[in-house]
This record gives sequence, structure tokens and C-alpha cells, in this order.
Amino acid sequence: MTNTAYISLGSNMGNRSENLQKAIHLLKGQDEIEVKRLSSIYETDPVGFEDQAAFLNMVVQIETSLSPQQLLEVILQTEQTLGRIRVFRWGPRIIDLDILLYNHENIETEQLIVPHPRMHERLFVLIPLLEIDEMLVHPAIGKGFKQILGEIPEDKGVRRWKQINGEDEFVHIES
Ligand code: A4P
Ligand code: MG
Repeated sequence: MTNTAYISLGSNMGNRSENLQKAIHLLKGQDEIEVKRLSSIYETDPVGFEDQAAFLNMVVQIETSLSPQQLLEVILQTEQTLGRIRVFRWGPRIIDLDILLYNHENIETEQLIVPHPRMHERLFVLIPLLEIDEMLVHPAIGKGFKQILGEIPEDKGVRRWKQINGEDEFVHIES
């Protein structure tokens, strides 16, 4: 398990927190993946297409012996496994998994771009990522993510929804 990677999870359909938990469970079931740290779960206003339900977003830190390409295949498979439960073809997905970072590498192939090309402008990614490790540096931009977050003018649209309670149990937060 020599590589460290960060994966973002998002859901805005169905039982959103159950979808996140099922995805984490499937990742944990992979021999080549060890889930090390989980962020809290945040409820976030939709970015891009705004006319859709609020998301739950979180980030997980994993260690893995998989290559970036193999890891992508695992997360696409995980999306498919969960998506098959209730989504029509062409319908919205109940879970979105993105590889944010893989070690300190810059990767650009036809299937995979790491760091994720939009992560540095998204509060719903940066806030949970920094909760896991506030010293992380963007491998392409060369700045700390903490500084990148500080340079984003707006600070709305991301609310902590559940925080981690010890092990990997979540507790609801009043807010
Ligand atoms: N791909 C390339 N790089 C990566 C990577 N680093 N990680 C390719 C994962 N996949 C990567 O992905 C399409 C293809 O991207 C994959 O097959 C892979 O080869 P997808 O997940 O089917 O596409 P998508 O997620 O619909 O598109 P995209 O452009 O990734 O969407 P975004 O940018 O992820 O945005 N608002 C809130 N609040 N919270 C959200 O989670 N998410 C989105 C989706 C929009 N607004 C949101 C949220
Ligand atoms: Mg995606």
C-alpha cells in the first residue's frame, strides 16, 4: 500500500448519506485499498447546474497498491454498482466518485486527469480535503490548499452535516 490518494464523494439523489456509506464500504472491500481517513459529511449547494437538489459531499484518504488507472477502474465500478440500484440509463447518478490527488503526481491521460481539474475552485472539495490534512499542497499549482481556499472570495454553500465520531461512525450535527 505505497500510494496515498484522496477521493471525493458526492450524492444528491436517493438516501444520500447511505449512498456515501455504501461507496466507502465497497472501497474498504477492495484488498488493494486501505481507507485511512474520512472527512465529515457536508451538505452543499449545487455548483454548475444549480437547478438540482443539494449534495452531500465528503473526502476520503486511502492507501493503495493500485495504479491511478486501476484506481479509476475501481471507482467507476463502484459508481456502477451503486447506480444500478435505482437509476435509469441517462438519469442522474446517485453517487459521484472522483480521484482528487494521487501521491504528489500530475497525471494527464485520455481517461484520467489528476489533480482533478476543478478541485481547486470548489469549496465542497477543499473544505473536506483540508479537514483531513491541512498541509496538503496542489502538485500543479504549487500552493498549499489552505492558501488556495483562502483566496476564494465566497464562503457560502457548504455546511457541516455530520461529523466523524471516533471509528467511522457518523453523528448528526445540529446546525
Ligand atoms: N476522469 C478524468 N479525470 C478524473 C478524475 N480525476 N477522477 C474521467 C475521476 N474521473 C476522472 O466522469 C467522467 C469521466 O471523467 C470518467 O469516466 C473518467 O474517465 P463522470 O463522473 O461520469 O462525469 P461527471 O462527474 O458528471 O463530470 P465531471 O465533469 O467530473 O463533473 P464534476 O466536475 O465532478 O461535477 N455541486 C456540489 N455541491 N457537489 C458536487 O459533488 N458535482 C458536480 C459534478 C457538479 N456540481 C456539484 C457536485
Ligand atoms: Mg465525476
